Amino acid sequence: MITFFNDSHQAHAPEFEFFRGERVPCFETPARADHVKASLVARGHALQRSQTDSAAVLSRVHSPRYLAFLENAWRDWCGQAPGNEQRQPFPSVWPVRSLRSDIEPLDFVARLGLYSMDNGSPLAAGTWTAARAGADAAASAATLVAAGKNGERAAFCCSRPPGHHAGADFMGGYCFLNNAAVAAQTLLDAGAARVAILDVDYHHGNGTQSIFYDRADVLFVSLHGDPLTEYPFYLGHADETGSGNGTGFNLNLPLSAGCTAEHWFDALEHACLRITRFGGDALVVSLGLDTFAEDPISKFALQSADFTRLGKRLGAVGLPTVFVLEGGYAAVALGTNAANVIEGFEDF
Ligand code: Q9C
Ligand code: ZN
Repeated sequence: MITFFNDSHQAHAPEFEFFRGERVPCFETPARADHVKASLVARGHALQRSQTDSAAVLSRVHSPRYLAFLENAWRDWCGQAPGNEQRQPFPSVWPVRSLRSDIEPLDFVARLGLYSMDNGSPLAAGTWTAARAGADAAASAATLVAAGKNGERAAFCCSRPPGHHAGADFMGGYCFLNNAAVAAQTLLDAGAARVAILDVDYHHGNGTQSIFYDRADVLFVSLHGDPLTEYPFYLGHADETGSGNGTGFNLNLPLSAGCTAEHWFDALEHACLRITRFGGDALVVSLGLDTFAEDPISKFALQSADFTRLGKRLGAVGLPTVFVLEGGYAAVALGTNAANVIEGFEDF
């Protein structure tokens, strides 16, 4: 399968995140994408450079003021106090209920809180460069697949940072720009009437859900750890079915942390049947691989062979498909697991 690799991903390399009250090395590391790349190359898949500029589609997925904030964030952080080049910014205050989010404070950390859902999305000097190149890779994969019968049946966007927690105007959960939303909107802009998004990351794709929640042209389906106990906690429940025109076009399948792989595949079957009934023109898969039994921050039980089975089931859906890499923090196994999905899909 043709893979669009984000050659600029290493520009995003923050050192620390917060975990149980302490600063610890980031789980979301450059090594992740490099392991996936190495596995794909070793197993004979073609890598391609991005050929689509995502600027226009990004402005349809994200708000102008959020994009402007993110593009200038590192410069503004460095401009706020001497020595900040050597420091990592984290938000410490958020405009929750009763506070105003319509006025941007001048203070950088206050603005970082305005545009963040958590303190778990470390920002570094090259975050914008890497995230922007990742959006280009997602748009490129979607453009290739949109070319239809003269193009490819599927493509893989191998990129980091991930995207599915990022909403129209906020970052979160290691995510800055929503690559799956970029892929879906690119497919629509290229002529697809309706697109399904299947999010199989361990964590609910709150950003993607929120971007398309009131739309009937995008079906969002997610299987994930139950938000009662798992990040992102404040979205991802089964009673979230869409709003307005989008009513009935959002399906959440929360699963208990610690559920078996068989239970997970039962939910996958339910998800795939809903996607088939939707009858869209294309499928975007938010391919989080943190459902792996050995993932250091997640609690599902999939083994490497189960990712081949996942790929086969997605192949059976029979739609032109764009895969977008999301989470997955067992970095070495991530390469094997991603390649297993891709080859399962092709072998179907
Ligand atoms: N510090 C994705 O998989 N924090 N994001 C976990 C460890 C949130 C994961 C706690 C995890 C977000 C794309
Ligand atoms: Zn995840």
